[in-house]
Amino acid sequence: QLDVVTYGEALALFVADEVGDFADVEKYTRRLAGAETNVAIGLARLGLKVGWVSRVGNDSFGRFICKRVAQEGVDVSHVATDKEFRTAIQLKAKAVDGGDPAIEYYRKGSAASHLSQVDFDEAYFGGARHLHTTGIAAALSPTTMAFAHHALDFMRARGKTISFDPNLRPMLWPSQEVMAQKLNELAFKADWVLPGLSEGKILTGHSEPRDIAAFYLERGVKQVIIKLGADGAYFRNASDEGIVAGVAVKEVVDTVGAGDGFAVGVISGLLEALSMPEAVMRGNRIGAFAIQVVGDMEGLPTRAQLDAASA
Ligand code: KDG
Repeated sequence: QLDVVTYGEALALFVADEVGDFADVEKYTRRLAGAETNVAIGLARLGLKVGWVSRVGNDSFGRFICKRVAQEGVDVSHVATDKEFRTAIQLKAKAVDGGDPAIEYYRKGSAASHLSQVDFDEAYFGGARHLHTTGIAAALSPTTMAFAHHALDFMRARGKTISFDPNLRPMLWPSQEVMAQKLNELAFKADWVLPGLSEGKILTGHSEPRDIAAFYLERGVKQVIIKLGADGAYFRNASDEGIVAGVAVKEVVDTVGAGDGFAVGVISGLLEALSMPEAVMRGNRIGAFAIQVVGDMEGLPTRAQLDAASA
Protein backbone atom coordinates (compact mmCIF):
# COMPACT_ATOMS: atom_id res chain seq x y z
CA GLN A 1 0.00 0.00 0.00
CA LEU A 2 1.38 3.38 -1.00
CA ASP A 3 0.89 6.74 0.68
CA VAL A 4 1.46 8.61 -2.56
CA VAL A 5 1.52 7.60 -6.21
CA THR A 6 2.78 9.89 -8.97
CA TYR A 7 3.69 9.58 -12.65
CA GLY A 8 5.62 11.63 -15.19
CA GLU A 9 8.94 12.05 -16.91
CA ALA A 10 12.35 11.89 -15.29
CA LEU A 11 15.32 13.18 -17.24
CA ALA A 12 19.05 12.68 -17.09
CA LEU A 13 20.17 16.18 -16.12
CA PHE A 14 23.55 17.58 -17.11
CA VAL A 15 24.47 20.61 -15.01
CA ALA A 16 27.22 22.77 -16.47
CA ASP A 17 30.31 22.98 -14.27
CA GLU A 18 31.32 26.26 -15.93
CA VAL A 19 29.43 29.49 -16.53
CA GLY A 20 28.60 30.21 -20.17
CA ASP A 21 26.70 29.13 -23.23
CA PHE A 22 26.05 25.38 -23.48
CA ALA A 23 27.87 25.38 -26.80
CA ASP A 24 31.06 26.39 -24.98
CA VAL A 25 30.74 24.36 -21.77
CA GLU A 26 32.96 21.28 -21.78
CA LYS A 27 32.24 19.79 -18.38
CA TYR A 28 28.89 18.76 -17.00
CA THR A 29 27.87 16.81 -13.92
CA ARG A 30 25.17 14.21 -14.45
CA ARG A 31 22.23 14.41 -12.05
CA LEU A 32 18.53 13.56 -11.98
CA ALA A 33 15.66 15.88 -12.97
CA GLY A 34 11.91 15.57 -13.17
CA ALA A 35 9.30 17.42 -11.17
CA GLU A 36 7.41 14.28 -10.16
CA THR A 37 10.49 12.26 -9.19
CA ASN A 38 11.71 15.25 -7.17
CA VAL A 39 8.46 15.20 -5.20
CA ALA A 40 8.50 11.40 -4.91
CA ILE A 41 12.06 11.45 -3.56
CA GLY A 42 11.31 14.27 -1.13
CA LEU A 43 8.32 12.40 0.27
CA ALA A 44 10.29 9.14 0.51
CA ARG A 45 13.06 10.95 2.44
CA LEU A 46 10.39 11.92 4.98
CA GLY A 47 9.47 8.26 5.34
CA LEU A 48 6.34 8.10 3.17
CA LYS A 49 5.73 5.11 0.89
CA VAL A 50 5.82 6.42 -2.66
CA GLY A 51 5.48 4.90 -6.11
CA TRP A 52 6.44 6.52 -9.41
CA VAL A 53 4.95 5.36 -12.72
CA SER A 54 6.66 6.12 -16.02
CA ARG A 55 8.42 4.83 -19.08
CA VAL A 56 12.15 5.06 -19.67
CA GLY A 57 14.16 4.13 -22.72
CA ASN A 58 16.03 0.84 -23.05
CA ASP A 59 19.26 2.80 -22.59
CA SER A 60 21.85 3.81 -20.02
CA PHE A 61 20.00 6.95 -18.90
CA GLY A 62 16.87 4.90 -18.34
CA ARG A 63 18.84 2.50 -16.17
CA PHE A 64 20.46 5.41 -14.32
CA ILE A 65 17.08 6.98 -13.58
CA CYS A 66 15.53 3.76 -12.27
CA LYS A 67 18.56 3.02 -10.10
CA ARG A 68 18.77 6.54 -8.71
CA VAL A 69 15.04 6.82 -7.93
CA ALA A 70 14.93 3.32 -6.39
CA GLN A 71 18.00 4.17 -4.27
CA GLU A 72 15.85 6.82 -2.61
CA GLY A 73 13.30 4.22 -1.56
CA VAL A 74 10.72 5.13 -4.21
CA ASP A 75 8.97 2.11 -5.75
CA VAL A 76 9.79 1.83 -9.47
CA SER A 77 8.06 -1.50 -10.07
CA HIS A 78 5.62 0.23 -12.44
CA VAL A 79 8.22 1.98 -14.58
CA ALA A 80 8.18 0.30 -18.00
CA THR A 81 11.14 0.08 -20.35
CA ASP A 82 10.10 1.29 -23.79
CA LYS A 83 11.71 -0.72 -26.59
CA GLU A 84 11.55 2.01 -29.17
CA PHE A 85 12.06 5.46 -27.68
CA ARG A 86 14.87 7.10 -25.71
CA THR A 87 15.09 8.55 -22.21
CA ALA A 88 14.96 12.35 -22.18
CA ILE A 89 17.91 14.61 -21.35
CA GLN A 90 18.06 18.12 -19.93
CA LEU A 91 20.95 20.60 -19.78
CA LYS A 92 21.09 23.18 -17.01
CA ALA A 93 23.46 26.13 -16.90
CA LYS A 94 25.57 26.99 -13.87
CA ALA A 95 23.39 29.52 -12.06
CA VAL A 96 24.86 32.97 -11.46
CA ASP A 97 23.93 35.13 -8.43
CA GLY A 98 20.86 33.10 -7.49
CA GLY A 99 19.17 33.72 -10.84
CA ASP A 100 17.14 31.09 -12.71
CA PRO A 101 19.60 29.04 -14.80
CA ALA A 102 19.11 28.51 -18.54
CA ILE A 103 17.84 25.05 -19.49
CA GLU A 104 17.67 23.06 -22.71
CA TYR A 105 15.60 19.92 -23.26
CA TYR A 106 15.99 16.85 -25.44
CA ARG A 107 12.64 15.26 -24.71
CA LYS A 108 10.37 15.38 -27.77
CA GLY A 109 9.15 11.88 -28.58
CA SER A 110 10.84 10.48 -25.45
CA ALA A 111 9.95 7.15 -23.87
CA ALA A 112 8.03 8.86 -21.05
CA SER A 113 5.95 10.84 -23.54
CA HIS A 114 4.62 7.47 -24.73
CA LEU A 115 3.14 6.66 -21.32
CA SER A 116 -0.44 5.68 -22.04
CA GLN A 117 -3.44 4.07 -20.43
CA VAL A 118 -2.00 0.58 -20.99
CA ASP A 119 0.50 1.56 -18.27
CA PHE A 120 -2.28 2.34 -15.79
CA ASP A 121 -2.52 -0.40 -13.15
CA GLU A 122 -5.79 0.03 -11.24
CA ALA A 123 -4.68 -2.01 -8.25
CA TYR A 124 -1.47 0.04 -7.92
CA PHE A 125 -3.18 3.44 -8.10
CA GLY A 126 -6.17 2.23 -6.09
CA GLY A 127 -3.85 1.08 -3.33
CA ALA A 128 -2.47 4.60 -2.79
CA ARG A 129 -3.94 7.21 -0.46
CA HIS A 130 -2.99 10.18 -2.58
CA LEU A 131 -2.14 11.09 -6.19
CA HIS A 132 0.33 13.85 -6.96
CA THR A 133 0.41 15.12 -10.52
CA THR A 134 1.79 18.04 -12.49
CA GLY A 135 1.11 19.89 -15.70
CA ILE A 136 4.37 18.68 -17.21
CA ALA A 137 3.35 15.02 -17.26
CA ALA A 138 0.08 15.92 -18.98
CA ALA A 139 1.73 18.23 -21.53
CA LEU A 140 4.11 15.67 -23.00
CA SER A 141 1.73 14.11 -25.56
CA PRO A 142 -1.92 13.27 -26.23
CA THR A 143 -1.42 9.85 -24.59
CA THR A 144 0.01 11.35 -21.41
CA MET A 145 -2.87 13.85 -21.34
CA ALA A 146 -5.33 10.96 -21.60
CA PHE A 147 -3.40 9.14 -18.86
CA ALA A 148 -3.67 12.23 -16.64
CA HIS A 149 -7.45 12.52 -17.00
CA HIS A 150 -7.84 8.81 -16.45
CA ALA A 151 -5.68 8.88 -13.30
CA LEU A 152 -7.50 11.89 -11.83
CA ASP A 153 -10.97 10.50 -12.63
CA PHE A 154 -10.03 7.11 -11.22
CA MET A 155 -8.66 8.52 -7.94
CA ARG A 156 -11.55 10.98 -7.54
CA ALA A 157 -14.11 8.23 -7.99
CA ARG A 158 -12.42 6.37 -5.12
CA GLY A 159 -12.36 9.35 -2.79
CA LYS A 160 -8.56 9.71 -2.82
CA THR A 161 -6.97 13.12 -2.41
CA ILE A 162 -5.21 14.65 -5.41
CA SER A 163 -2.61 17.42 -5.56
CA PHE A 164 -1.88 19.29 -8.78
CA ASP A 165 1.13 21.51 -9.46
CA PRO A 166 0.58 23.26 -12.83
CA ASN A 167 4.35 23.55 -13.45
CA LEU A 168 3.97 25.62 -16.62
CA ARG A 169 6.28 24.64 -19.49
CA PRO A 170 5.10 26.91 -22.34
CA MET A 171 7.42 25.25 -24.84
CA LEU A 172 5.42 22.03 -24.51
CA TRP A 173 2.20 23.79 -25.59
CA PRO A 174 0.95 25.26 -28.89
CA SER A 175 -0.21 28.49 -27.18
CA GLN A 176 -0.72 30.05 -23.77
CA GLU A 177 -4.51 29.84 -24.19
CA VAL A 178 -4.46 26.11 -24.87
CA MET A 179 -2.06 25.58 -21.97
CA ALA A 180 -4.32 27.46 -19.55
CA GLN A 181 -7.48 25.74 -20.73
CA LYS A 182 -6.06 22.22 -20.67
CA LEU A 183 -4.28 22.61 -17.33
CA ASN A 184 -7.37 24.13 -15.71
CA GLU A 185 -9.42 21.13 -16.83
CA LEU A 186 -7.03 19.00 -14.78
CA ALA A 187 -6.81 21.45 -11.88
CA PHE A 188 -10.60 21.42 -11.45
CA LYS A 189 -10.40 17.67 -10.78
CA ALA A 190 -7.81 18.11 -8.01
CA ASP A 191 -8.30 18.77 -4.30
CA TRP A 192 -5.16 20.79 -3.70
CA VAL A 193 -3.82 23.13 -6.40
CA LEU A 194 -0.34 24.64 -5.97
CA PRO A 195 0.57 27.26 -8.60
CA GLY A 196 3.30 29.88 -8.37
CA LEU A 197 1.91 33.43 -8.42
CA SER A 198 2.93 34.10 -12.02
CA GLU A 199 1.50 30.70 -13.04
CA GLY A 200 -1.77 31.51 -11.28
CA LYS A 201 -1.99 34.79 -13.17
CA ILE A 202 -1.51 33.08 -16.52
CA LEU A 203 -3.98 30.30 -15.71
CA THR A 204 -6.80 32.42 -14.30
CA GLY A 205 -6.32 35.92 -15.70
CA HIS A 206 -6.44 37.29 -12.12
CA SER A 207 -3.52 39.08 -10.54
CA GLU A 208 -4.30 38.86 -6.82
CA PRO A 209 -3.68 35.62 -4.91
CA ARG A 210 -7.18 35.87 -3.36
CA ASP A 211 -8.83 36.01 -6.77
CA ILE A 212 -6.66 33.28 -8.24
CA ALA A 213 -7.67 31.07 -5.30
CA ALA A 214 -11.36 31.98 -5.67
CA PHE A 215 -11.24 30.95 -9.34
CA TYR A 216 -10.33 27.39 -8.31
CA LEU A 217 -12.41 27.20 -5.12
CA GLU A 218 -15.54 28.10 -7.12
CA ARG A 219 -14.83 25.13 -9.35
CA GLY A 220 -14.55 22.52 -6.64
CA VAL A 221 -10.91 22.68 -5.57
CA LYS A 222 -10.60 22.48 -1.78
CA GLN A 223 -7.23 24.07 -1.05
CA VAL A 224 -5.37 26.58 -3.19
CA ILE A 225 -1.80 27.29 -2.15
CA ILE A 226 0.02 29.98 -4.12
CA LYS A 227 3.80 30.18 -3.98
CA LEU A 228 5.12 33.72 -3.50
CA GLY A 229 8.86 33.02 -3.78
CA ALA A 230 10.90 34.59 -0.98
CA ASP A 231 7.69 36.01 0.52
CA GLY A 232 6.41 32.53 1.34
CA ALA A 233 2.99 31.32 0.28
CA TYR A 234 -0.70 32.21 0.43
CA PHE A 235 -3.39 29.63 1.10
CA ARG A 236 -7.13 29.77 0.87
CA ASN A 237 -9.98 27.30 1.40
CA ALA A 238 -13.72 27.62 2.06
CA SER A 239 -13.28 28.82 5.62
CA ASP A 240 -9.78 30.21 6.00
CA GLU A 241 -6.98 32.06 4.26
CA GLY A 242 -3.57 33.40 5.16
CA ILE A 243 0.00 34.14 4.21
CA VAL A 244 2.79 32.04 5.68
CA ALA A 245 6.08 33.94 5.60
CA GLY A 246 9.04 32.56 3.69
CA VAL A 247 12.14 31.05 5.27
CA ALA A 248 15.31 33.13 4.92
CA VAL A 249 18.33 31.35 3.46
CA LYS A 250 22.01 32.32 3.59
CA GLU A 251 22.58 31.95 -0.12
CA VAL A 252 20.30 31.06 -3.03
CA VAL A 253 22.38 28.70 -5.18
CA ASP A 254 19.81 27.46 -7.75
CA THR A 255 16.05 28.01 -7.61
CA VAL A 256 15.07 24.97 -9.70
CA GLY A 257 13.30 22.41 -7.54
CA ALA A 258 11.94 24.91 -4.99
CA GLY A 259 8.36 24.32 -6.07
CA ASP A 260 8.80 20.56 -5.85
CA GLY A 261 10.24 20.91 -2.35
CA PHE A 262 7.27 23.08 -1.46
CA ALA A 263 4.89 20.40 -2.72
CA VAL A 264 6.69 17.78 -0.60
CA GLY A 265 6.08 19.87 2.51
CA VAL A 266 2.43 20.65 1.80
CA ILE A 267 1.49 17.12 0.70
CA SER A 268 3.25 15.36 3.59
CA GLY A 269 1.88 17.92 6.02
CA LEU A 270 -1.72 17.55 4.91
CA LEU A 271 -1.46 13.74 4.80
CA GLU A 272 -0.16 13.91 8.40
CA ALA A 273 -3.16 16.11 9.31
CA LEU A 274 -1.16 19.26 10.07
CA SER A 275 -3.15 22.51 10.02
CA MET A 276 -3.00 24.50 6.75
CA PRO A 277 -0.53 27.10 8.12
CA GLU A 278 1.69 24.32 9.46
CA ALA A 279 1.63 22.38 6.20
CA VAL A 280 2.41 25.53 4.21
CA MET A 281 5.20 26.38 6.63
CA ARG A 282 6.67 22.93 6.03
CA GLY A 283 6.40 23.63 2.29
CA ASN A 284 8.28 26.89 2.67
CA ARG A 285 10.93 25.21 4.78
CA ILE A 286 11.56 22.37 2.31
CA GLY A 287 11.53 24.83 -0.61
CA ALA A 288 14.30 26.69 1.21
CA PHE A 289 16.32 23.47 1.50
CA ALA A 290 15.99 22.89 -2.25
CA ILE A 291 17.38 26.27 -3.37
CA GLN A 292 20.63 25.97 -1.44
CA VAL A 293 22.13 23.31 -3.70
CA VAL A 294 22.98 22.98 -7.41
CA GLY A 295 20.89 19.87 -8.12
CA ASP A 296 17.08 19.83 -8.32
CA MET A 297 16.46 17.29 -5.56
CA GLU A 298 19.74 16.71 -3.70
CA GLY A 299 18.81 19.37 -1.13
CA LEU A 300 15.52 17.76 -0.07
CA PRO A 301 15.73 16.92 3.65
CA THR A 302 15.34 13.67 5.52
CA ARG A 303 12.85 13.64 8.38
CA ALA A 304 15.69 14.22 10.86
CA GLN A 305 17.01 17.21 8.89
CA LEU A 306 13.52 18.67 8.61
CA ASP A 307 12.88 18.23 12.34
CA ALA A 308 16.21 19.87 13.15
CA ALA A 309 15.35 22.85 10.92
CA SER A 310 11.89 23.15 12.47
CA ALA A 311 13.10 23.07 16.07
O1 KDG B 1 10.56 21.14 -11.19
C1 KDG B 1 11.90 20.95 -11.52
C2 KDG B 1 11.88 20.42 -12.91
O2 KDG B 1 11.76 21.51 -13.73
C3 KDG B 1 13.06 19.69 -13.38
O3 KDG B 1 13.52 18.78 -12.42
C4 KDG B 1 12.86 19.05 -14.74
O4 KDG B 1 10.73 18.03 -15.02
C5 KDG B 1 11.49 18.91 -15.33
C6 KDG B 1 11.05 19.88 -16.34
O5 KDG B 1 10.25 19.51 -17.16
O6 KDG B 1 11.51 21.01 -16.35
